[in-house]
Amino acid sequence: MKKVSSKKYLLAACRICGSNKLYYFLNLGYMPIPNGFLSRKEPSETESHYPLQVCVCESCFLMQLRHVVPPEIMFKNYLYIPSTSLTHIESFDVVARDIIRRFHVRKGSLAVDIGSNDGTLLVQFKDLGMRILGIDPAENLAAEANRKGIKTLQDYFSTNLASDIVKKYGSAKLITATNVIGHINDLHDLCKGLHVLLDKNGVFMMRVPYVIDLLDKNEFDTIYHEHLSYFSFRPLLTLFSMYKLKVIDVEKDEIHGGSIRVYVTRDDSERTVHPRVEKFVTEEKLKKLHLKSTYDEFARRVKIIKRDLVSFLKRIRSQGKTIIGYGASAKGNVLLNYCGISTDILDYLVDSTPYKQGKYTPGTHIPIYPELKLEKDIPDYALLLSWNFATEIINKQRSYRERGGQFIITIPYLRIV
Ligand code: DWN
Repeated sequence: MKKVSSKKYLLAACRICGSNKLYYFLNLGYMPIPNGFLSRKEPSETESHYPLQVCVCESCFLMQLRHVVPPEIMFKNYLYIPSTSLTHIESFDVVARDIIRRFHVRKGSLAVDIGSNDGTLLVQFKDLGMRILGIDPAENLAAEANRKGIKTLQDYFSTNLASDIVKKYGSAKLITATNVIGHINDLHDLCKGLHVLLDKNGVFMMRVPYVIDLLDKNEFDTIYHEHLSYFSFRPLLTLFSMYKLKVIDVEKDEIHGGSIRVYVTRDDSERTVHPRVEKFVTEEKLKKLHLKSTYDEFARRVKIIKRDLVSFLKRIRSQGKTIIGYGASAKGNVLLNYCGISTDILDYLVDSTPYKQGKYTPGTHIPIYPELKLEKDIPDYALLLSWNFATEIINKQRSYRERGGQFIITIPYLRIV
């Protein structure tokens, strides 16, 4: 394992307001990139581990990582696909229908998805009569999407790319970015690009994990190197107002442990601002995001969760119980590496993603199998690493539980179901 110096990739200033007053409140240690799954032949000595440290801007209260790992290290060949979860696919169906209905988007309009991955959301827009275009930097995913007939540009979104798209395809009536904006370092170029690409009355919808849910529900395992920023609503208002963009609506979304959907247009659009925007700001002000104690308290709870989980797992292991991990997720890799859980505790992981099966988890080197192995082995316990899909997974594995298997869930607190 190669430790990358904490002096490398240091964030110089808040990525939204530019302040250098960044309050550092949590150190999750050195961590491999969260989707850096190893194939059998790769020796683990080649693995780089990066410092995973969290701070919050004392001016605009954007929570963010202290180090920015270069995106090409994480996204050039990407193993995460949303289509392995029915919950995720259903959420895209709802999002697509809702946006088109709410903003009266006509058939044949251009819908662009930033960070389009395998095109799961774009397929929904295509079925609803939209012209579609994906943008994703991952070579493997862009190739897969184009093979499926979902036109995808293998690139990072930028102002330059936005100009090229307008020249070739026209301006966009819809731009979406689901679980992407938190991965982008230069949020200012993003906004300039949005303004170039958006049609005068076009709508940009971004969905990001909501930092209030992360803090309230102890979702520390969603903190990893792919996620540079952890958004509350007000820093986003600050950002968009810098670039003649206006937020016209905002709403909660339960996916991924709690998210927000934010709707943005150019400030010269005829679209009106929904009263929910003001209401959201008022409610958020009550959440004490401006107090350092909010973050210190969260860091304290994270350490307790680690202590309780490790002692529980060691105790049942010493009683001869068999334990596996369920869901080879990025968040699961953070939990395993932060808690030092490896094959001494978990015999293996199961996961529904074909790309991940047959590989090993980054940092902890636990083998990954298809879910069928759990159904055959019936281990005493399954540590649910993809707790955000607990309902779907527990329903799917009804027979496992009927035969005595139990799930261990750690977020927001340790419990057995
Ligand atoms: O932001 C991101 C989120 C949205 O997705 C990305 N940067 C990375 C990724 O994070 P993650 O890997 O923690 O996401 P998930 O969606 O929680 O991962 C779920 C994992 O669980 C997948 O590998 C698929 C697996 N799974 C399974 O094995 N059986 C999921 C379901 C629903 C199942 O039934």
